[in-house]
Amino acid sequence: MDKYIESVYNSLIEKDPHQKVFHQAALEVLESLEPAIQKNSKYQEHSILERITEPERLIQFRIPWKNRDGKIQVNRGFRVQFNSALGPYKGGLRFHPTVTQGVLKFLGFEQVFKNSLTTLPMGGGKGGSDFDPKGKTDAEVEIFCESLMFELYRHIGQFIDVPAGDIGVGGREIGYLYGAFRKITNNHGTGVFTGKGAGWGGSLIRPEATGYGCVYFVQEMLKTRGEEMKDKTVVVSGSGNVAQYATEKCIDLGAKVIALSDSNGWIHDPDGIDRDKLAWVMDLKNVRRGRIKEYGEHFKVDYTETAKASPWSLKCDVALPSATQNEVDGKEAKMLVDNGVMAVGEGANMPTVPEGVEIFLEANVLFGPGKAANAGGVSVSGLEMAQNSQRFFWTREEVDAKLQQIMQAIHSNAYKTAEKFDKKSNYVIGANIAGFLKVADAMIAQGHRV
Ligand code: NDP
Ligand code: 2IT
Repeated sequence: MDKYIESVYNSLIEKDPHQKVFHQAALEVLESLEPAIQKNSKYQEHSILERITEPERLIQFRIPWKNRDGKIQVNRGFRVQFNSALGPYKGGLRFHPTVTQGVLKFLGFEQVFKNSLTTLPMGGGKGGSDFDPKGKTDAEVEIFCESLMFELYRHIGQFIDVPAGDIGVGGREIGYLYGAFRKITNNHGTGVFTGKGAGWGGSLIRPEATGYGCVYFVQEMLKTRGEEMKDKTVVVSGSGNVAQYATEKCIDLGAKVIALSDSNGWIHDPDGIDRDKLAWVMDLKNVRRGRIKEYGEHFKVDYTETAKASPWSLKCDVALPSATQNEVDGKEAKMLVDNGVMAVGEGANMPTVPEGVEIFLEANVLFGPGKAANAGGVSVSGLEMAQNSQRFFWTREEVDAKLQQIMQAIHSNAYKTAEKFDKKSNYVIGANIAGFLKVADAMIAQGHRV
């Protein structure tokens, strides 16, 4: 490894030895930047790697709230404002018991490069809480969101930091958060949040954008080999926002999705999940808040606990890991390759472990890393901000067309950048370098204090 890169990486470990997923995300990016750093000495001269791996600001706060039994609970809230060289901090909020500073630093770091790739003027940030929405009543979720906003409101704004959803934060939570923000600040009609309801400032296609965008990205990768989505067999993991709309777009394009999962297990539907079954899943997950196991019982198909066997053991042409980080390990990547997988599009953030990524690249599988393949969500968030600034709305068709253009632009940027650095079809190197150069050059132009 390049000496400069190695010293920056080692100092990250020394400073925060427990932040394992952040180290993982940083190493993947740093390693792939080597050719760009060696080609131009200005990045080292300006200490860009030391600066770009350190968040501009990290806020941690207490969130006390009363549960249904009248007992006060205390959760931790965070906002990591990672980099604002290209625009206001932008990125989602995650509610999940595994949320820590380290997890949010990994997500915020990834977001910086992802947002740079979108072509839109957005910096990178991420936030959330270790609150577990599972088993909570609607009223508990509402009270929790209000208490979180009592602190978060002072750190966000349309020109400062614009949160959105992520795991555990969907339309319901954004509604409560935005309502609390309005009540506290007496400020309405701004793009301080994205993922809002379509009737109160949200953009059409934002709920669909990450899943649709991921499939558009895979479509672009397949095109480079004269292939298309039609008639492909697809395995999707997760059954939340990203998984649902990735499935919908696969159906639109004539592909067959045969599996979905949640944190307990996965269903295998060899006939394919059609529109009616998908509508049933959306009601199960978004309204009844049930488990994917119920799909197996309802449609009489196999349900397997993930602890017993992996969904990645299924034979498929396209794999779309869309649940969470590190959900595809080396063994699972090998199974997918042995079963002939052609393309992998990461709907989730960093779902494949580094060994798995190596296995896909060595086998010449088309591998779309999260920061490129799942950038459609934040891209339409950027379009929501643009519409809010104009006090105007675009039609579904207009937003979808812009999303497709953006995904094509991201693909072409990553593809061409990889080619320029002699790594044809390596979208990891292409996306990391392309995302990095824009941010690093902006930081240099803005002086050494940013
Ligand atoms: P949701 O909360 O809507 O769905 C998450 C899904 O992943 C659920 O099926 C959930 O199962 C499963 N899951 C969550 N944590 C784990 C875990 N530790 N192990 C196994 N399964 C798990 O979230 P999203 O669909 O929005 O997010 C999914 C991924 O996509 C995340 O990595 C997110 O960062 C990324 N992403 C999301 C974007 C967006 O716009 N929403 C944009 C770009 C990326 P269960 O219900 O059992 O917890
Ligand atoms: O990981 C992500 O890109 C998101 N969760 C979406 C962020 C956003 O601001 O729309």
